Amino acid sequence: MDFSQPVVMGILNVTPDSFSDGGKHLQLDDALFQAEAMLKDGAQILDIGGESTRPGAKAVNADDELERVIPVIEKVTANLDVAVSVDTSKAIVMTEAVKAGAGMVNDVMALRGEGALQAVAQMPSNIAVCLMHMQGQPRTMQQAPSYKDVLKEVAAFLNERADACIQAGIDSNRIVLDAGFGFGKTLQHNLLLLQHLDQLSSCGYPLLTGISRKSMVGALLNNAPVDQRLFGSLAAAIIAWQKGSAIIRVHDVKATVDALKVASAIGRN
Ligand code: 7PJ
Repeated sequence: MDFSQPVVMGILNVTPDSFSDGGKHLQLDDALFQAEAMLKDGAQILDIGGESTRPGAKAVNADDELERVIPVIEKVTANLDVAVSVDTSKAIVMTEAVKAGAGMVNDVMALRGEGALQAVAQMPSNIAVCLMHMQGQPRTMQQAPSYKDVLKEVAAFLNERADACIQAGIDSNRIVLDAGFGFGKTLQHNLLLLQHLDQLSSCGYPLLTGISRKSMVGALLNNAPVDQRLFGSLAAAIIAWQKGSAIIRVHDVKATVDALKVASAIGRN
């Protein structure tokens, strides 16, 4: 992928299954419609996920997750010329998603789940993997995040996971790293990471950054609700790109693509 210009990854959340087949078809059509719109708006990657990793979210079992995401990945990759990534931590979902046409595995657990490292190692060598930092587990990670040096600890963790990938036979050119904004981090931790994101990009791997609509944006805007966080999210997207992030993961594709076009016309320095 060409990282000389900002790459926008559009988030396609797959909602819980409905009860009837008719509902399923409607949901598939809706997912394809959303995917098409994001592609038209300038997304180069679509991130498809069926498990919520928001703070406090409940785990989803593998069968439900497969049932949610696989048909959508099949439909999107069959109909649209776009790279698809699968947002999952489960080895079986990673494997089936790649068989269904996904070209990237995006794992908030950085392949620490059972069988995940092996699953990615066995995939074709053109499949990328995003390793994200998280302190703790989604259900409890925001209870008391704590670091001596958040920058050093996140960098050390990501380097350790990248090394584990390479040890397992995953080529270094397949690896993307992510600081994991909001995953076991206070507002101050998130701000420090964003301010010094360039230090992480010096690890030598492309960076992916997801701040879109997150609570760190809300916290800076008088606790604005999720639907009032677009303008703040755009500021964060521009800063993340300027500090070296290659891929920006967002809900609002058109707005972000436009903002990053203006930023990239000026360049990073
Ligand atoms: C991220 C993610 C992120 C990567 C989510 C949300 C929560 N994957 N999946 N990075 N966040 N790589 O979008 O608010 O920041 S789910």
